[in-house]
Formats: sequence, structure tokens, C-alpha cells
Amino acid sequence: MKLETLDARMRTMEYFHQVRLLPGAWAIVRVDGRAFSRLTAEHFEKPFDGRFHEHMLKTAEALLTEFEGLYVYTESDEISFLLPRAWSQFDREWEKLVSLAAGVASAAFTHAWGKPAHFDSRIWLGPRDDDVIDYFRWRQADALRCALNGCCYWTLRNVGETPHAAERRLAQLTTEEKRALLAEHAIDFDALPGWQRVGTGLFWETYEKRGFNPKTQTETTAVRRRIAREENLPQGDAYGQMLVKLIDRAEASNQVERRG
Ligand SMILES: Nc1nc2c(ncn2[C@@H]2O[C@H](COP(=O)(O)OP(=O)(O)O)[C@@H](O)[C@H]2O)c(=O)[nH]1
Ligand SMILES: [Mg+2]
Repeated sequence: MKLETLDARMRTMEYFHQVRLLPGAWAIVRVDGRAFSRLTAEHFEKPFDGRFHEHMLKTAEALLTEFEGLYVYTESDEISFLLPRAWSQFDREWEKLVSLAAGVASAAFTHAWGKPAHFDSRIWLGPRDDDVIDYFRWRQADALRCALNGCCYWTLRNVGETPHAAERRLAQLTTEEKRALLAEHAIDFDALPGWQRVGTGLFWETYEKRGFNPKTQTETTAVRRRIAREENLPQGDAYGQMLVKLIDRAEASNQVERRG
């Protein structure tokens, strides 16, 4: 068989290589730590560990930077990042994005922690701005639910309940009853740090950097950008409004860059 023929036939079998992100659709990539229940049980404080959270933030920053994202949200062992509508890296190839996102996250977390850790990755596509808002409100609601469960679970374990008994008891409680359970043990759930309850948001912000030009002997200012961390995210509608503003601003500056 001629090499060109073999080459063409083999390439058609790279079946998913043709798949692209839908043009004009919003794309969000979510990476999630693989088997992090075991990893965190062995190496980190329960139910929350500031060191673990810092490794997740470093990982989130790497994703925001590598993929030129607009917004990153992290809670527990997962990170979601939003791409600009007109994102064009890798010709919008699905395979590249999903594999590199997991690769970048795994490398960044491993580098931060100093031990190997792996992430999986999936892609969400949404046609409307409101879908994006709903997505992040969905993940935040998940954060809140998991944080409340995790707090209750470890409170019960710390007073001597077995894993099975603690889980069984929690399964029968409503949200309000879980808060009451914590209050009985002198824990005010709403007073816990924001990152533990509702996750953390990261986004680009601009700032003015002052300098000095020795040639002209004048002071200079340059507009630079850096990553901001929001550890006290609002909830519900207020979170939605924050996201709308952030997306509008980022999309507007992308338009200017594309025209310029
Ligand atoms: N000890 C500890 N565990 C955490 C922390 N953040 C997330 N986790 C755990 O990470 C796990 C994430 O859940 P999930 O992705 O469903 O589990 P996986 O499939 O084993 O990765 C849960 O078991 C959480 O309790 C933390 O700060 N400390
Ligand atoms: Mg996980």
C-alpha cells in the first residue's frame, strides 16, 4: 500500500479529530480531580484544607492563563473555566481542548503540591448568556450542598459516629436541619470562609503600573493585567449580576483587541 493511501486511511480513523466547538457558542471546561476523595483523605485536613485550596487556586490560575479564559470558578476538587465566545486556539478542536485542559490542570496541581495528581476534563456548550449564568449558579449550588454535607459529616464523625451511621443520619436531614445540627455543635455555617461554602472566582483585572523613563526623565504609566481572586463570592441573583458584568466587560475588551 502506498504511504499516502495509508496515511489518508489512518487519518480518517482519528474519528474525533474533526469535532470542533460549535461556532459562536459559549464553552466551559470543567476539570475534576481523579480519586481526590482518597487523595484528600490521605494527605489533607478534613473537611477543608487551606493548603489544598491554594493548590487548586494555582491550578485555576494556570488554566485561566493557558487558555485565555474569561472567568474561572473553583470549589472542592473541581475547576470550571469560561472561554470567550470567539475563542480560536487550536482551531477550536475539541480533542485538543479537553486533553490539554486535563494536562495543564494535572501538571499545575502536581507542581504546586509536589506529588502526582490527575484531573479529568469535560466540555459544556451553551448558546445563550443566561446558560452561562445558570451553569455557574449550578456549580455554586453544588458547592454549598457539598460544603454543608461535609461539615455535618465530620462533625458527626468527630463526636464518635461511624462513617455509616453519619451518612445514614445525614440522608434523613433537610438543609435547615443540617444547619441546626451544626449550630448544636456551636458551628455557624454562614460564618465559615466564603471559599469553603460557595467557592472562589478568578478573573482578569487591569491596573496601572507606574514607572520611570530615564531617557526623558518622566514618570510613565502602563496598563497591565493580573489575575484577581474573589474569595467572597455573592450568591443567587447577585452572583448572576456579577457574572453578567464580568462577561460584558471581557467581551467588550476582546472586541477592541480584535478591531485594534
Ligand atoms: N480533606 C479534604 N477533602 C476535600 C477538600 N476539598 C475537596 N475534598 C474532597 O474531594 C472529593 C471530591 O469529590 P469527587 O470529585 O466526587 O470525588 P473523587 O471522584 O474521589 O475525586 C470529596 O471527597 C471532598 O470531600 C479539602 O479541602 N479537604
Ligand atoms: Mg474528583
